[in-house]
Amino acid sequence: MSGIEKPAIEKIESEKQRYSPSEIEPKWQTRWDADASLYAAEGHDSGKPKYYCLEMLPYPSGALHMGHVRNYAIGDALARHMWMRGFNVLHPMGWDAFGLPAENAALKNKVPPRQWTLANVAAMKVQMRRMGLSYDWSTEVTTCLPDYYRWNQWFFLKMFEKGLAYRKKSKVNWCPECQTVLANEQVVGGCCWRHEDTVVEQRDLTQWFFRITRYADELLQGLDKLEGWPEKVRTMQRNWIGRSEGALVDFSVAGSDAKVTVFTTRVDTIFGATSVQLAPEHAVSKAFALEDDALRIQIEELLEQQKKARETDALGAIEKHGVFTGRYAINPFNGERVPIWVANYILADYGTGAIMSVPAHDERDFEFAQKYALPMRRVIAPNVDTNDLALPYTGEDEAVLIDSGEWTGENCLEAQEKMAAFAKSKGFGTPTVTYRLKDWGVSRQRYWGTPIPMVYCDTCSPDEPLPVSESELPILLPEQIDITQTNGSPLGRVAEFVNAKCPRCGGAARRETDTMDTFVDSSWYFYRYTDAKNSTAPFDSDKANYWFPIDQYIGGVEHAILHLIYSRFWTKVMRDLGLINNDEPAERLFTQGMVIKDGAKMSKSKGNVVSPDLMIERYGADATRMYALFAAPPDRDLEWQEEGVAGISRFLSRVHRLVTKYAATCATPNAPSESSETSAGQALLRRLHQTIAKITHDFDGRWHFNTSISSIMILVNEITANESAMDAGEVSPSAMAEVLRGLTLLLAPFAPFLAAELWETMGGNGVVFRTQWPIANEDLAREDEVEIPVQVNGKLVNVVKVPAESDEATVKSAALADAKVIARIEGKTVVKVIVVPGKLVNLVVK
Ligand code: ANZ
Ligand code: ZN
Ligand code: ZN
Repeated sequence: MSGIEKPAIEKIESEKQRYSPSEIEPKWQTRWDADASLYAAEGHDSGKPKYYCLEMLPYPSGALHMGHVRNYAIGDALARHMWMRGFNVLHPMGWDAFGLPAENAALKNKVPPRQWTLANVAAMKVQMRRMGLSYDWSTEVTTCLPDYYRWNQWFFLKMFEKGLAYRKKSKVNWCPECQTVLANEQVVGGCCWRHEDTVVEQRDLTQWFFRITRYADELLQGLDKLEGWPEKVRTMQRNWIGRSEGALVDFSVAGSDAKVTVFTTRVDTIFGATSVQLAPEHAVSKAFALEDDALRIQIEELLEQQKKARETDALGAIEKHGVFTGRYAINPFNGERVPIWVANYILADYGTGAIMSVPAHDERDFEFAQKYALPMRRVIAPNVDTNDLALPYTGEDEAVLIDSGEWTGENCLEAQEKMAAFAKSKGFGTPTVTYRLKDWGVSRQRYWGTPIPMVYCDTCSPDEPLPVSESELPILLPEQIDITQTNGSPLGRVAEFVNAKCPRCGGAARRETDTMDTFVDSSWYFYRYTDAKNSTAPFDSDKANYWFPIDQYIGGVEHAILHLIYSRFWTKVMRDLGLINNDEPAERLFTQGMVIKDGAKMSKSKGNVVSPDLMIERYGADATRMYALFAAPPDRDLEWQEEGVAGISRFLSRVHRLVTKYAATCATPNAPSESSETSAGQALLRRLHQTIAKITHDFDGRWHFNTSISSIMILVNEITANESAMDAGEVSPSAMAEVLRGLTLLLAPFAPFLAAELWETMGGNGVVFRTQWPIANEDLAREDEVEIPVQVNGKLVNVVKVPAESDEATVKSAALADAKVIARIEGKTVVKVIVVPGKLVNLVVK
């Protein structure tokens, strides 16, 4: 650029002194963008240990929100830190780009979903770059593009081959708003996970499922080994899988050849069964209903009540109702006839949909029996003398069977095993395990998702769908489509899509018009990052095996069940297909807290959203990111306060002023280290090394980055306090250089733009994030003296200084020699002196 008048030299100097993120940050962003290798992962042969740092990929809604900023600030700090610790880091990013919002936006704005989505991706990428996030964009994954979703189709075919993908008619959750089926995991409190006020309905449809239940036991057991996952996530998954050990027992229906198989976890209580209870939808209930109109109407009513309760998730608290069918069942253990009832609290899709009711030993059965005056019979007693014989009695550990024929006197837990085995030997039952986990329903009657690669041929395979051949993949999603009609599956209206050739007979066939649940996309995207351009396989196994498992996965706890169970399942399927060696996707998982504003979760619907762009414009990306790390420990909720961002910005400007002021000194190459450093110099070095130790420890351990950042602030205060000493030449240049370089390196993971700028200003070699992370020198970090608060009767009187690591006697005499303390205890008797080593002295006086 020419023709611009040069301002006065002084002006340039003063400008240079001022911290101006709006100049520094874009300047560095341009440089970083120009260097494709800067954040690129190296190959297996890098010779460094690998570190896979992953943040959950966003849905491209069009703009980042503060929750993203927080998530990415954590991941970015970690990735930069690991680079500085000498690791080969993979730090990728992508887009979870299929899903309903694109269709809704298309309806509203008349823009095709693909165009809308890709425009949003572009806009959010600009924001991510502006934030200075260290992603390796060469591995970017966009799930709505055919080069990615073709592998969803490929996996689908593999799963179909293995019997892991199958079709069945089932009751499905239907969101009338989304006009689609939802997985169980997507129903929250009886409502759609995307529409909190829309009650999910039950419909009977033929749907595609993934047989996740085949892995139920492994998914459960694997949780014990995931020590790097938050306990709350593991507990949520355990409950979701819901494993129950018990027995199946057949009761025959008196006067017919029908039987009712019940599922019970307490077969030891079977002599106390006083009725059999069926779900309203149980086949035997239905059969009875056919014979008796009055009964049918009552059963239908019970079903209605159950559906209502299910919709509002109040099933546990349902007001229990039931109806006696007039029929009896025979208890195979004692030959007793017990009445058969139908009840609204028995679910058709858990266990067998039928139970034996034992009112004396089960809360719900007790409540039900009281209401309908059904008999109760005690068959379990505590193993110790007790007067507490109140019912229901639900103990089993220290309890024994009574009034139970030949089983009387047995311990409950042992009896459970023995009686189940006995039932099996007699052919009327078996030990069994039941899970709450259901197979994963993956069909969606929507357009913007991966087409399911199956066809229907009436000629050669009227009953069974046929897989398309692998060579035909990808089955492309048609781009020209009318999605303004909302009834039925949009793909069903595109003739060019629907009409296919039968892979078996070559005749005319119909394509499947359902698309896959978008959770399919996010179940394995992180494997694709290891080999994102592969056009012949989802990824190269060697590459995946080098990077996996993910060392650290970071995201929101809202994914504790859905995404994190599906991806664990997918990992096991891929392992069994021979594609990878690992059993679990991620070694460690971190779930960050929410960003809240004025006491409520930041969200569009609450109208309390703070735009990251605005914060960046006002205070810079460094201040915005650093505030997101500083304002709360990462696992806690964070209340966004703009004054806090302003405060961080002022802090960064102090750092900028200090380092710039002494930049020339810092550049002093390898100044000889002083053996006789002044006390100011020693104090500075001590604080620096304490700070290094603390932050290194934080990165290794609990990630309390808020306190990491406060320790940097304390270091900066120490430097400021010693400014006049530094100006007077009382601190050696080598100490100053070490402290200011150290400060800049410590800042690099949190405020990368400013760190890069200061590093350059002080003449640092190479790229700051690729510079070795400083190592704490314990000798330098050690305190010579420590300050010990002295209390008299629990009230603070003064603080005394003692040599570090003094023994109790030394601390005690220092406390008793202090003038203020002496004045306070004058005329009183010291009854006791309590010394908490290194922490405090308390004198108890009278
Ligand atoms: C008799 C019994 C006696 C039971 C007793 C419990 C205590 P979890 O542990 O959650 O798996 N049950 C079985 N199927 C059911 C269904 N479809 N709807 C409602 N309840 C059902 O619970 C298993 C217990 O829940 C089973 O053991 C059964 O009641 C009931 F002293 O059988 B139990
Ligand atoms: Zn919905
Ligand atoms: Zn055919």
